[in-house]
Amino acid sequence: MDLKALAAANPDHWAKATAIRALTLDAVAAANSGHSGMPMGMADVATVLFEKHLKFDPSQPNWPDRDRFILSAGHGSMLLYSLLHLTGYADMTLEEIKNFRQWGSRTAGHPEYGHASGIETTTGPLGQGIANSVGFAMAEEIQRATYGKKVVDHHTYVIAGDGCLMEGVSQEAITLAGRHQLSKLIVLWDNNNITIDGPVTLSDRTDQVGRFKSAGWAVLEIDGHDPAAIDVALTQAKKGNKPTMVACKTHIALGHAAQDTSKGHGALTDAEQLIAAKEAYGWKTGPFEVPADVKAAWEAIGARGAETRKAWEERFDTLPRGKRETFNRAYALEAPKKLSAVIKAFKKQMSEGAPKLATRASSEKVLEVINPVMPETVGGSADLTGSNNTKTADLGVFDVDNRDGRYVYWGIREHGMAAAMNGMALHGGLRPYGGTFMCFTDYARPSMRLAALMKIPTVFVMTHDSIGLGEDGPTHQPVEHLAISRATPNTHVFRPADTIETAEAWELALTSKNTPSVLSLTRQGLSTVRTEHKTKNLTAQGAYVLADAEGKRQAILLATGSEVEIAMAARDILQADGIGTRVVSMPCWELFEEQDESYRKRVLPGGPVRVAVEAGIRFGWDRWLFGERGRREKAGFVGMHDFGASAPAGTLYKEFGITAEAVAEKAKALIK
Ligand SMILES: Cc1ncc(C[n+]2csc(CCOP(=O)(O)OP(=O)(O)O)c2C)c(N)n1
Repeated sequence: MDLKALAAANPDHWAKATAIRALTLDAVAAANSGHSGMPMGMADVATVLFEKHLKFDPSQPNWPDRDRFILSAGHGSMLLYSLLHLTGYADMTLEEIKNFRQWGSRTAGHPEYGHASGIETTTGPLGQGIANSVGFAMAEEIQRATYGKKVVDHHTYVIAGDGCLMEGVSQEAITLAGRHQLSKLIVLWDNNNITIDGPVTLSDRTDQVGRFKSAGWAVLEIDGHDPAAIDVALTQAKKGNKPTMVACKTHIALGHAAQDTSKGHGALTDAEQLIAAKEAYGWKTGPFEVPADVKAAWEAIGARGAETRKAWEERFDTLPRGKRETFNRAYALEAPKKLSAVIKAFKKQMSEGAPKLATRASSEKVLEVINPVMPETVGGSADLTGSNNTKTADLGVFDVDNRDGRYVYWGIREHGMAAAMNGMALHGGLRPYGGTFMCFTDYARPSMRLAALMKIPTVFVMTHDSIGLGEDGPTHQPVEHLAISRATPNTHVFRPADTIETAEAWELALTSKNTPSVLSLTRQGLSTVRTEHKTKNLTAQGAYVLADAEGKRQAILLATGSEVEIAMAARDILQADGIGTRVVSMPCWELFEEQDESYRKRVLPGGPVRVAVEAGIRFGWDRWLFGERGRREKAGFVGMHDFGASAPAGTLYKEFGITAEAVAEKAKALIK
């Protein structure tokens, strides 16, 4: 590349883009780690985007109608940190840039959501950002249709690399965006033909232009170092009625000795080469120094959005009060006042009626009372609507000609669904929930983990939660999935035992502000075990005494979900033999862990033998069996020890020995 010619053609632009490149080189050198090449390659695209197109106001980073900018190629985080610093985000100081990747800094290796303002999402695992962006763009469409173009009218921009486009989740995302004509979604592909192992061609020969077009996108191809071409492409991208992919031909690590090589992808820390690159740029200031005029030019770009934001606030104030309140309430993740009342009324009715229902069907009944009072919920399923019971009559279906529909047919795209739901939650103003089979947690898991890490309250509705699903067999029967979800920090795993606990779990999931929820629900019918109405949400304590021992307490049976009724039947057997037996229902371990010692001790006192029963693997249960005043030699587990099998549910429970008799026998053996 002839850098001199580039600089001479657009000197002002060149200086601004060089500020990004120089800060990147300095920060990576100081940290002695990081990724220099991508920010250096995409600096021109980012500069034009922020200067001429992106609607943002650093003084109000969370202004709801801002454009969203997602760095899907999150390893190039110095691009984003430089932009935030240069445009004047108060918390992205030069000190933070100097402390790139250090303990306690806001400038983590990969931009972590919640660490600094102006960062819309975490995108360490490649492909997540582009998949999140689908949810951002859907959220914008839904809210525009709900509140009007006057107050919701923004774009979602994504910078994605070769790695993002190679990851499978990008296919799910691209085809969803194309199907739904998400025309306000604009993806800027850093087409530099380089990944870590070498040129992209080592492992891929996809025609990305053809791929996007076939999925229903508009595609533009430009020189990613030509500011005029970038501007024209962005202008055009905003006009179409399809999502747009702009293929930006760039040079990784532009101007550095490592340009166009895989070495350029990583940390460029060689001091001499760094000086040579800066010389080639015509950059004369010392490390971390941005010339005052260049910084001022960037700050002017940052200041440009304030007027637009103020005008938006005035327009927002003209909305009817009720709409404004709902909008603000949903953005603040506050539940409507009515929620608690409708849940209580529902619980009372169900305790009295004591229906025998699969908890997936209970869940649908709960949603039927929640969705009408909570307009911010957006439901969906990955092609299992009738099985997951996620759709209620009032939602309407999200589609090109029905943008305020609140139900999404995600297709067979569990990962794409989970990532897009995270995008919706991150966008703000919506509470997404989506369903699939519990065993396909595996397919959605990278995004479930990120929901937990990013502290967002996405709700994963996982039905068919054990061998109880029966004939579909072991491929579909989760055994380790509860343990996997419970192993994930900051995740509430609910396994409700009946309709009442299901309602309580939903209430907790939809009032959570920063913890995702997994609702593990049955296919098979369950008896109502909570036949005595309590207004209090007992599931909020994580575990509670469902039935206490009569006479001397000799055994405590711990169970979740479908196995609670087995524990109750085992209790009948034991009590008939004069063995005082308590049953503890444990719908959410994580919430029980949070209870104070005295409550936990009341529920799980030392002394009696303990038997846990759950149609999953034992992993994790020892905490409640041996810990919490329990003892190894007085504890047993009834559950799964291997994969399931294809047969009717009743047969499977018998064959795998998950029966009331087996639980009672185990307790008796331990008591002796
Ligand atoms: C899911 C996932 N797999 C692997 C990685 C490790 N990784 C980070 S960047 C990268 C190469 C990506 O290449 P590209 O998107 O072309 O970025 P560039 O080389 O242009 O910076 C890889 C494999 C990752 N971050 N996420």
